[in-house]
Amino acid sequence: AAPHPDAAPHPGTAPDHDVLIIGAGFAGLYQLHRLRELGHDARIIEAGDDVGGTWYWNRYPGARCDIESVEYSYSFDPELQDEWDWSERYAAQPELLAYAQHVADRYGLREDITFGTRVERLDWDDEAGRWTVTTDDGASRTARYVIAATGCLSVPSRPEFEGLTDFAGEVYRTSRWPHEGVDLTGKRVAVIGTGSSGLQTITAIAPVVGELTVFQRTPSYAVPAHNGPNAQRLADARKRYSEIREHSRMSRTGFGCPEGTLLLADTPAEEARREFDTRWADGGLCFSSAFKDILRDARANEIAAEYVRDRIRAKVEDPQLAEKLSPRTYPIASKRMCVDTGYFEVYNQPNVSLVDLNEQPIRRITERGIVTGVTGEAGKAGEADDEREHACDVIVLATGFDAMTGALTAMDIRGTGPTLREKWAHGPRTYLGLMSAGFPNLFTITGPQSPSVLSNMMTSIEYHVDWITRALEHLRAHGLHRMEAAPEAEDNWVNTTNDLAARTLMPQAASWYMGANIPGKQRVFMPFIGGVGTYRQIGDGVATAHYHGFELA
Ligand code: FAD
Ligand code: N01
Repeated sequence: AAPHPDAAPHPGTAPDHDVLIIGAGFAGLYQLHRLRELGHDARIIEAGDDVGGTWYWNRYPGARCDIESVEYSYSFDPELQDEWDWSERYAAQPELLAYAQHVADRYGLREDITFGTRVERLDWDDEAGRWTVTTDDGASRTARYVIAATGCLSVPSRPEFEGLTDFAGEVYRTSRWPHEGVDLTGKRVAVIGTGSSGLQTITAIAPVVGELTVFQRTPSYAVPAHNGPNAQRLADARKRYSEIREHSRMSRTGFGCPEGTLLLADTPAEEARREFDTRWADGGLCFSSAFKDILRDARANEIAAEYVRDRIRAKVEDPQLAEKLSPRTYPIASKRMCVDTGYFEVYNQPNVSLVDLNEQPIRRITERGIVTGVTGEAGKAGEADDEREHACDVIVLATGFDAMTGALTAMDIRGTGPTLREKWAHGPRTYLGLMSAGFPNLFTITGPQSPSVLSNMMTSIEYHVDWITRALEHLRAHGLHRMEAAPEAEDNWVNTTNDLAARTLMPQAASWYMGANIPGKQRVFMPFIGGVGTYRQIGDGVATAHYHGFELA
């Protein structure tokens, strides 16, 4: 696209691009579209060979969204909204990928995307006022602005299992599932991990595999999806779509959840149960919005948790197994809850078994399968008293992601001071999750300390893209070329996000929100928990107040 006719010239030679965007998931695609619309010269660099981000990489059986399709979709163009028919209440990965591809084609975005190329390094030149972006093909390009649309859940965590490379069978990672699919019919399959990816995979493959062995370290709270055909929901939504979207933008969660106004701790048991029953029957993540105090008061939280455990007991025939599948070590909703489609019932099948890794930790992997066992009482190596080998043909790793910061710190980002990796060694530091002091002209979409992963990500992505676009327009209109978070504003924001989290039960879970799933990662609650609507008001206020807390030059 041609540079904007009003673009103010910057001293020195022009960079290769106004803006380089890293990542062609839903965030990068919308960002590219908005900037091109406004005449910026923008380009995406994407590691994958196609658009879609999460939905390009995560092709495991059963992968689907946990926010209803009518809301887990772009809202920026009513025509797009009207022409795309979501077939299911919760769209599955192939449909979500097809949607991302449709968006790329509809707005002609592909011509400005470089695929199959990973950004490895960013160097800021303060004098020239530009970034040099170096990619894994050895090339480098310059850009005035860089926007990291690199995803909160795009870097797989890679726990080390001794002997994994000795395994003679097949090993698959849910987040890097082969594009051609995998035939698991009749095979003995082991799944390690029981978060959302594990639950969806287990539920989908249980009917076809020969034997399924699930290796569980921490059980998950799950609410039913009640997935199904979507025609009626879509027709209803289309009658009042703008109202739905507006409500979502100002809501706590970024989607249409009726927020409970009562305190569970003060609500009579029968009444509370009725409310939970209603939400359970509706299905989906709104379950945890039933009462105001679920994430604030341990007593209230335990009532909600016990309700879910009751449901697990009702679904799983073997009471001992039901107990093993019942979470007890962390507050409900302090990790993103799973939305399931018959997960617990899978354990009633004779070909499915559960290994509780708290009783039987994984010791190593051999060429035949996974060995679990506890060491003898003396705890001496080699004195295992109940070692057991679980033979299998296939191992599926559903072990999660280096979330929120992983894709950013994977790059070597050098601004005006310490590198981003060094600066964030004790936890991410940002202003509004949008910029980090010392890294001028570098924006992050759904960065840490923004609502991001606590919300419907589509709502949060669209807000950040619109905010960044407005900021770039502001700079251009005023002949400015540099924007950076002020250190004091950043300090205040970091303190605010930490204080808000500390008032909840969220930091009590060893979750990926806390960085607890990655050895050595600083434990700090990374998202902003104040809610999508509140965050929007703050972000709008900052922009209106001439980008208060940012230094513009
Ligand atoms: P991504 O989709 O992660 O895209 C980032 C892109 O950046 C990737 O394609 C990656 O290859 C690329 N990239 C990263 N680093 C580099 C680099 N250095 N160089 C070049 N390219 C790079 N959220 C919800 O709100 N609801 C859901 O139902 C939901 N379901 C999910 C299901 C799964 C299985 C997962 C893993 C996540 C889910 N999420 C969900 C979160 C999901 O990640 C977001 O909803 C959304 O898709 C993120 O879009 P994005 O563009 O920000 O990031
Ligand atoms: O990853 P996770 P995920 N040995 O980190 C276990 C989104 N998402 O990919 O809890 C044994 O939640 C780990 O155990 P523990 C959604 O936001 C959405 O499933 O650390 N086990 C855990 O059980 C979600 O929250 C959908 O004790 C090990 C599992 O692996 C986020 O992505 C679908 C281990 C990892 O669970 C991440 O979900 C998929 C080890 N060494 C994803 N290391 C939807 O439904 C890890 N584990 C929309």
